[in-house]
Amino acid sequence: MKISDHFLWGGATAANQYEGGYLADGKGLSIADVETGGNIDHPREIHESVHPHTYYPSHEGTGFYDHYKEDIALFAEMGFKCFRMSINWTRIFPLGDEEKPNEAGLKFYDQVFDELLKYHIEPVVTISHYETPLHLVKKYGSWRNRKMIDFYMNYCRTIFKRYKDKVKYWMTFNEINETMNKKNPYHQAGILFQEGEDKASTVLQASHHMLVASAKAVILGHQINPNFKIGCMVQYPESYPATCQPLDQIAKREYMLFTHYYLDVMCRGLYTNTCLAKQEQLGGKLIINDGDEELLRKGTVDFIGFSYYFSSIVSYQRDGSINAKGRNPYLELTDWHWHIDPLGLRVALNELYDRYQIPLFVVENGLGAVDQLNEDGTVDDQYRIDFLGKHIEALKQAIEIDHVDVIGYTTWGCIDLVSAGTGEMKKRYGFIYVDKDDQGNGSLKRYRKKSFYWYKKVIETNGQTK
Ligand code: BGP
Repeated sequence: MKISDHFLWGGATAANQYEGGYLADGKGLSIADVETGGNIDHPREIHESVHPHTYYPSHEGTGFYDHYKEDIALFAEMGFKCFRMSINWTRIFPLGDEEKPNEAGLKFYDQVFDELLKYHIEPVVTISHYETPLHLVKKYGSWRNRKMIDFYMNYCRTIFKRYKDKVKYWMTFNEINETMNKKNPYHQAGILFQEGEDKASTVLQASHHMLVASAKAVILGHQINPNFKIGCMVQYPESYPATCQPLDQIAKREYMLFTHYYLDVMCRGLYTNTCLAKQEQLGGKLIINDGDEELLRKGTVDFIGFSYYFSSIVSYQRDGSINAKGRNPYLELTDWHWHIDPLGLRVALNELYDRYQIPLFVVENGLGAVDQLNEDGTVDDQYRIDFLGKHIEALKQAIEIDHVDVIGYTTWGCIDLVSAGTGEMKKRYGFIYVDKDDQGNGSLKRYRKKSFYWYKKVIETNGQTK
């Protein structure tokens, strides 16, 4: 099977890491707006309000709010067929629980979509990408609370109606499966655990609310425009058994459960045996209202969007726990200690397609690295070209040899932006260098890196990496 001529090559971003303008034109505070910077050893800190001195990263991002025309022109120059971005929930509903949206926020995205469409670039929109309104977190406890479904639906209804003729591809929640995987699912679900909280029940209940919200969004979106393609989005944790000991194979299966839990519900429309086993293992309590199961059944997604950065190896420990932090001796590491595993992408695509049999969209993949801006304005990022080239080759094998149905590929942070994990600026992913440092200094001037010209050729040739 050949890569389709309509294959969606492009790049991906998120409002909270890219836009800046955190209070512009009536925008309210989101969870990302009250996070400090950090680094690989010191995690970002989260406060309840803005501390004027500490908050460079999400406030300024790398300036899409003011530079969108210039940036979209650069994406068009590379030949992007699509551009993944998120709508910043708090531009539309500054607090989150209002009935009426903020017109200035809606207008901003009208302009962005018009600009993209001018160049025939298809917008791919994440509805919630770490941008939950802070007010909803403080007043309602975020997704712990069932009321969030209504707030989210009000937001979805507003943007679906407003952009129904401009946007076709949507994703309901970024990396929803991290809600179960993270110590504190703050980015995904707006949740920092309280002392003494029954974490398992909170995770199950918050996840249920998000899954119902996702299903309702799919149903509503299709009513508003039957041509909408509405997907889910997970972080795909490709993993291998650390040894050929059968127990390590079981460990791999168990390790994948936090992802299958969400995918099973969103793709198959029910809590499968796998989900029930995971619920039991976690031991929490889950309340399912009348009618929820029908919603889950009717609101299954049109495609699976996923991020893929690295693979892990998993092994069973003597105490019965699973270790997924081992070092794979066959793979090299990035500067941020992530295994580099292009073939893992082919494995991931096959696993996902075998299990769900719906179209797949690689919506994040890339290399976070320290780049050097030369005096003449060039950046020689051959390492990024090598990394992406190998991943694209693996993607092509999955399509051409294995017949996996993949509709698109967007590299993460196609223009430099703030790292979600660490809040750093120096962890760069882009084809376009942005002059900004970890302290927030810099002109925000844009420069084309070597990989910019390379990716342009990849797209021009529909996937040739050399
Ligand atoms: C994913 C997120 C993105 C992005 C990416 C890279 O988890 O969806 O928002 O940031 O990871 O991670 P990091 O920024 O930590 O390098």
